Amino acid sequence: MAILFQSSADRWADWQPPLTALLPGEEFRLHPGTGDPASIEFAVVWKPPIGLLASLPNLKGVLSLGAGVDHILADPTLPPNVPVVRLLDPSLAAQMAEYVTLAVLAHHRRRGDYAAQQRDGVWRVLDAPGATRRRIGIMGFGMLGEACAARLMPFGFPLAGWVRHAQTAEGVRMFAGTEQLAAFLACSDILVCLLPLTPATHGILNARALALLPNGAAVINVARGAHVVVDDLLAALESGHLSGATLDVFADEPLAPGHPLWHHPKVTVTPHIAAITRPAHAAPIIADTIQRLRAGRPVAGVVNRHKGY
Ligand code: OXD
Repeated sequence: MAILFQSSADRWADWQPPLTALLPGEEFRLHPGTGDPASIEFAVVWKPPIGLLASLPNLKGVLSLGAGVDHILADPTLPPNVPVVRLLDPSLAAQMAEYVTLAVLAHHRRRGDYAAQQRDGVWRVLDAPGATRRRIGIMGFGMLGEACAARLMPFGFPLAGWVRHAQTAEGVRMFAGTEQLAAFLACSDILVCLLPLTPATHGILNARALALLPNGAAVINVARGAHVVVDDLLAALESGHLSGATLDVFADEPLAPGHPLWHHPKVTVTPHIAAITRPAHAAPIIADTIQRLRAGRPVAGVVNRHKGY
């Protein structure tokens, strides 16, 4: 039996040394060199082609190379009873907390406005509330959301979190479900989107939701591009209702040349780098997951297909 690795071919060069060291004696196959499909027991994947997983009749587990699993669940032919496992990697959480803190502080301290002033040689002090009056709302409160909240807390920002089912978090005002979404948005001066992409969250940051944010709010999207209705975001920026946006993810990546977001003065664009899977950190987690699945032991991060994360 063998383990199939499917990502871009150049990524294998980084993954091969730690994976083969941690799983000695295992045979790895690099997609598209799958060999006999019946011999594949586990698939470690990033954006697998539709139908690939269904073509592996003896599959015992699908492991995502990232925190998100939407790229796997999007396949309508995905075998129904094979466990799909998210990557729960503290390194991803640490990187995400770093990126989100940078973006929050940039909006909080009006980094974009001062950069524009510097370009124009303008010396002017701009109004800004203290941290205790800048409310941060985090949508999605799993491992990554919790890490962001922990990093932001010492600054003194009032923190809120929004989740699907009621949950508590020390020092964070939690909101749950669609019935509490409006109240959550209304107290988010800086909104951070860390939601999983599911049919329920697709397009969740639309004109209606953005209008519920306080006037002058900023949006940080580090989840999936499809959470945001870009035309609605642009309209809210144009009208002045939103003061800015930091976007690391886009519905179509790479972001098309000439897309209006590239040069929008109130938008910061980065190329999906908020949290990058690093083989040295993630390979031990992947190896442990494979060993646990094989031994029938409990595994963290198994996706609930019904919820979509
Ligand atoms: C992920 C990502 O899901 O990088 O980890 O987007």
